[in-house]
Amino acid sequence: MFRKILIANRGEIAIRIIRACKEMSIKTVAVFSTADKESMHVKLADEAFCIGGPRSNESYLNTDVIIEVANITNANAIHPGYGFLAENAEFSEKCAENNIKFIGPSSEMIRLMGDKATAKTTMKKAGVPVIPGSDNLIKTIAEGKKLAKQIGYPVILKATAGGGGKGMRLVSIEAQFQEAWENATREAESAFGNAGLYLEKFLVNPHHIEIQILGDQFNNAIHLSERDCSVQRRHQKLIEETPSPFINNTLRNKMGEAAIKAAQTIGYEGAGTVEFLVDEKKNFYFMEMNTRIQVEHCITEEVTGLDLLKEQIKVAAGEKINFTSQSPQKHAIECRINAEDTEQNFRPDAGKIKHLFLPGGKGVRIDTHIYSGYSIPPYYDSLIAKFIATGNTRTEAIQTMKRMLSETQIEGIKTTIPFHLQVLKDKDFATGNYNTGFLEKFLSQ
Ligand code: MV4
Repeated sequence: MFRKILIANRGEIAIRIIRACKEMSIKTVAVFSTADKESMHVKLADEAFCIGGPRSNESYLNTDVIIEVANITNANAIHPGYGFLAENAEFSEKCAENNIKFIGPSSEMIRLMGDKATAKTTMKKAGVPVIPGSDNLIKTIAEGKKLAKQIGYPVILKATAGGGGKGMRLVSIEAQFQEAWENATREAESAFGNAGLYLEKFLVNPHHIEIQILGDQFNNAIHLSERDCSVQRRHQKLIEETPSPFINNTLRNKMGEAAIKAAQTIGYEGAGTVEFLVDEKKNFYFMEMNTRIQVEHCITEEVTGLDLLKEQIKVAAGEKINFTSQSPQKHAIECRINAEDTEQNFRPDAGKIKHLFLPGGKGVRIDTHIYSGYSIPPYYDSLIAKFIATGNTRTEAIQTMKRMLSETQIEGIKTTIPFHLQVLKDKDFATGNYNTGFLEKFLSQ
């Protein structure tokens, strides 16, 4: 087992990783930017090093300095968390070159799943259902138009180096194709340095359901059921829950088996998430695979009793997975608390927290790095806390979440708490009757 792990991240996920390490008696090294001097992960780690200025490319994306700190401190492994370097194949390679274990999949795996068109082809070969569309990249507008005519409009153009909603263009009729193609190509080139596009049949208001998987170095793979992530605004997830109110046991087993088949086909190592779109007829289609721990991993932990960060570290250290998939006996919901002013179009709102009271009690979990007197820096993601409520039923979990949100006192910054309270009261949400079109409709009311 590793003696010392460097956490190449900040905020709540850095604390999450430190907590798992502490409980495994593994020493921790934090890295931080000049803007994060007072951040809690710096205080909780055994060692901490300032690695650069506030901008991410000066600090949390500065691979050479991070590797340098790992070498100086004799860290055996680096945990990238999510975001920043978590899916950066070059960084994973650099770790390997420096004989430092990158806690995540190999650089080949990151590249394979990072190229969305190749990932789809790989899954199709493995017998995993994929969204009908192009077998690979679309080379010309004429080719795209021809295929779109065959599968029928609306279609969607997606950047192969994109993902998470970036570089997508909906094409409802053929007359829009040329302009959509040109815009998507330009956006993909500037955002990802790769203009490659693929095409899919557009599914109207699908459910966004993802399956948590875990693979070890012996090609064992298990799934840990689904998370419903359909409540999202501009591809930013805001509320996630497990089990999904839309999924029944039959569909859960089919999607779980498909996710395991996907993981074993590629020899996946580590914690990963297979993202599916599910239509109203309960047909499910592979969309993309994330090769990292995700923000919303906590709800899976609460219903399975597993510590996914510890499992990630154990798998990276060469241990075998020694448990089987179980279906959830409880219900967990996560609300992402962002420092955003939802009255001003969710505009980020940095600043000093003058007073803080956080909820507690049965079924309550809070993953956060904020404290009374902490000043939220304006440079990073606006996520400041994850509220997770667990109950024996969905109704109980919602009741606990409502109590948590209304009990919380945060003075000095605007947050998404009032927004979450409104959503939880909505009849469609309360009855589990929602899909990816829900929030746009809810916010236009
Ligand atoms: C789709 C889709 C419908 N049809 N692909 C891709 C990235 C992920 N974050 C959302 N993605 C989608 N891909 C096909 N073929 C619907 C979504 C989607 C979505 C699209 C636009 C606006 C909001 C959305 C929310 C969830 C899913």
